[in-house]
Amino acid sequence: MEDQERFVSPPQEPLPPAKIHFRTLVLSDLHLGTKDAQARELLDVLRGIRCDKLILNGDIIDLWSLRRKNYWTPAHTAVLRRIMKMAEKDGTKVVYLRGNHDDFIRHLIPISLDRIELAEEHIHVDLQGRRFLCIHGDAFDTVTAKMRWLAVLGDISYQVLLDINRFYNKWRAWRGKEYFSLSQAIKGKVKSAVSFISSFEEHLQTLAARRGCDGIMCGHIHKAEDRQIGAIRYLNSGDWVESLTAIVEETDGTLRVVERAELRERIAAQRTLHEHAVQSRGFVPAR
Ligand SMILES: [Mn+2]
Repeated sequence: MEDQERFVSPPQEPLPPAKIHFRTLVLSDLHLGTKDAQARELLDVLRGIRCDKLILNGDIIDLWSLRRKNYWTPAHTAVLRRIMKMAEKDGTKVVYLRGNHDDFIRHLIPISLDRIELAEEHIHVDLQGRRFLCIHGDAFDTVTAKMRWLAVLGDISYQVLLDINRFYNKWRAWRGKEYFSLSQAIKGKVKSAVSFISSFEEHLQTLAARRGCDGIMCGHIHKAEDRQIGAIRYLNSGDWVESLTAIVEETDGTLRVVERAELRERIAAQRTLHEHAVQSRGFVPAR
């Protein structure tokens, strides 16, 4: 009995929160409405996060694909519902920026619906007062509006590559091997893809500088990145198709690109902390 009491926290101390907290969370290229959207994985992570501001940086709902093939699952609905709930219950300010696959919102923007804002671009001011231009980035994809880095490889489309990749990974999983991304490998190794990506990054860096911003946050090319290009910090949130990455601004103002694995670990640790605190309080006798 004495042992138990030693671990009881004083009643005035607030419980550790059940969710991890970010000042800002930036997601892009979810491509909901396609087979390749990792909706379940995203939902799993979103359920463990609270954030003051959520920036959805384009290609959230893939209308291009939905028009071709009507693919939508309950998990896709659940992601949208979770986002609405964040705005409603957590008081999260949601900024939805237009991408090229969800171009339909172009007809609505700019518009503000309570805590949800739809726009073409947005300026995020971080805790230190630095300004970041947030924009999807497709306008700077110079030749086609879609995956030029693949167009340069020939006629193969990103979709075909993802299809091949899905089968290849089923086979790998069957052999007990971890996930492998063909397109990520190509992006990193094929010279024309590499030079396309660097020109995309430079275009956006120039745009940010012209707007008098300290940095840029974009998506579109499905390649997460955090690097300094001259005076401009270039951040790309990646995607939730393959890389499963996000940009986060911690509560102390630190900006980083994080992967799903790290988010999961932090969420799990926070949940454990919360549950232990709840359990230990269960032993506090009523006063
Ligand atoms: Mn895009």
